[in-house]
Amino acid sequence: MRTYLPVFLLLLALPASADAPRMKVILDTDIGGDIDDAWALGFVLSYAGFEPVGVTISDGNTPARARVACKMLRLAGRDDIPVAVGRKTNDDYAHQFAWAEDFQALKPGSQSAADFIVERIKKEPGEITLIAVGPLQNVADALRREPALGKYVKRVVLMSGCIYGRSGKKGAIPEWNVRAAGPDAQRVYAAGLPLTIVPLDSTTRVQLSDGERERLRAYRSPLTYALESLYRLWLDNPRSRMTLHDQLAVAETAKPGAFFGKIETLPLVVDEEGYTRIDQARGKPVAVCLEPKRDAFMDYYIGQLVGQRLGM
Ligand SMILES: [Ca+2]
Repeated sequence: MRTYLPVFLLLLALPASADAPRMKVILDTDIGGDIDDAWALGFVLSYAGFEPVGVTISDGNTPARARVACKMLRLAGRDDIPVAVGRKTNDDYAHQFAWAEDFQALKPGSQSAADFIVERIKKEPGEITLIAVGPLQNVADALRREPALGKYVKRVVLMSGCIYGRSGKKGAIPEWNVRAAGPDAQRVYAAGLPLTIVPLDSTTRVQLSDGERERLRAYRSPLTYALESLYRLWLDNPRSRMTLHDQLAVAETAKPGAFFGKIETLPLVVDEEGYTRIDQARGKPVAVCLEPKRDAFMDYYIGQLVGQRLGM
C-alpha cells in the first residue's frame, strides 16, 4: 500500500480541473454597512468554483454602496462582472463609503437590480444561484416583475431570519434583513422559490478571531488589503469582532450542507413584525441551515481568500 501513498497525495494536491463547470452566482448585497458583506464579496470573487455573473446592490444609499462594490471588483481585477443598483431607500452614510467616495473608474450598469436579476436568470434557466445577503427589496422587485422567477432560478440562498434563537440566547427575534424591508421579505418567503436560509441561529456562532484576521492581513493581495481597510473603517472600538453572517450564506452556496450539522425543512412565513415563523398551514418549505461547523468553515473561508491570486 505504501507505494501508492505519493500518488494519492499528488492527486489531493492537484487543482480542480479548469474544465469543471463552475456555479453561476449573483450576489445581492447591502455592502458598506455591516462589514461582512465586503468580506462575502471577497469570498465570491476568490472561490474558484464560482462564476460570478453579477452583483446587485440593495437597501439604503444604494449608489454609495455600489461604489464600494465597484472599487472592490476593480482591485480584484474583475471589472467584467456587472453591477446593478437597486432602489435607494435612504441617504444614510456609513463609514466604509469613505473608502470609495471618489472612485469613478468603474461604474454600475444603467439597468435596475431587479431587471438585471430577472433578465440574467431567465437567460439561462436552471443555471443561476441567487445569493441575497441584505434586505430583500431587489429579490421582491424581481418577483413583482416575474412572479414565476422560481421556475427559472436554480437556487436562492439567503442570510435571513431567526428561528429558535441566537448564540447563547433562546427565543427568536426579528432579524435585520427581514425587518428592514418586511413586506419585501414576506413576498420572497411566500413566492415558492427554491429557498435556503442561513439564520441568526447559525451566524451568531461564528466570529472572526484575531489570529484569523492576522492570517488574512499578512497575505497582502489587493483584495485582502481592501478587506482589512474596510474592516478598520467599520471597527467601532478595538474590541469589535466581525460576525460572519453573510459569508456563511456564501459557504452554503459553495458547498451545500458541508458546514452545517443540521438542515431542517420548515414551513415559514414572515409576520408583520419581521419574525420568521413556523406556520404549518400557510408556510412555504424553506431549508434552514443550523449547527454551523465553525472551525471547518473558517479554515475553508480564509483559505479561499488567501489562495486567490486575483489582481496580482
Ligand atoms: Ca448584509
